[in-house]
Amino acid sequence: TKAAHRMDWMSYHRLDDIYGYLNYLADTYPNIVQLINIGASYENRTLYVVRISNSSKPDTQPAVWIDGGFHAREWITHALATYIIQQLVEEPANAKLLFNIDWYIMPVVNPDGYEYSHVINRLWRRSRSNTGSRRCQGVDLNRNFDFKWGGPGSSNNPCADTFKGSKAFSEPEAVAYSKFIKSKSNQIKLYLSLHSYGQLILLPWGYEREYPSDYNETLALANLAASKFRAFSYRVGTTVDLLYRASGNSADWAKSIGIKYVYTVELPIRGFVLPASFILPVSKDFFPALDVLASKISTI
Ligand code: ING
Ligand code: ZN
Repeated sequence: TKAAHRMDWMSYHRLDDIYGYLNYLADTYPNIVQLINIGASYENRTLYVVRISNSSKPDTQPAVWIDGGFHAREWITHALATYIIQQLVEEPANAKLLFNIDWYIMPVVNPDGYEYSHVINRLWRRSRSNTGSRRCQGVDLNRNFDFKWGGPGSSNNPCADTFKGSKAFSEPEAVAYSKFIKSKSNQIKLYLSLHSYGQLILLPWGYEREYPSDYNETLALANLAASKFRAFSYRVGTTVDLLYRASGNSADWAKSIGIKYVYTVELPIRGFVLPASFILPVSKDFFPALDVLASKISTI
């Protein structure tokens, strides 16, 4: 008999429930779900990417990357990423989204921080590594990437929320994440990194007020996706124009290695402590937009 699981989208779940669900899916749907162990966190928790594909030759068609949980306190991102996995695997009406596309979804980029946010400090953002500072642990994983690392919008102070780390890719989570994406960089055409909050679809660049040469194309697709939301409205623009400068972030890095459609999505509404009653409305609202994004890349 197959293992059961404790996952649902009525409350926020601890890491064990999330990982139990991923294992359940891999056991139950071995033909379409593969659980890939890409490495370990600082505190030695497994880092998982879920591959969803119905192709007899996966790794040969366009792929979508989605991640959640870069930042520990942004619980709606872990919930949405797992909801997307559930919908792609277990909802027959979404089978069309598997046509010609492989999906790589990493729902918990920062498992150490996520557990710390559940048990010790709800508003924790960073990883949990030893930084050399006795008082302050952890690095902002979204400032630790090896593209324009250490520039404006990242901090030298190990106690700051945007601490960049001792060097680019000092953090095992950022290393495992970047190695995996780099190994699939020819396949991945769409990159979505989930954060909260603000209802924004953010485009590179984040390191300075500059625009990639294909900005108008990527802006057009983002605007089309934004037009599909009904319950919550999202604004579209670069990270610098809509938020602030943030050097060493993962989306800039993904763009720099040649992925064309790179978006960071800031989910609803205001504040990191979003009541669990928002999980389903936010997640259901996301699907029409995800559908147009995926359709675009399935024809590349
Ligand atoms: N916001 C992002 C942050 O890391 C961001 C904003 C997006 C920065 C894309 C850089 C690139 O600060 C949250 N809420 O974490
Ligand atoms: Zn974030």
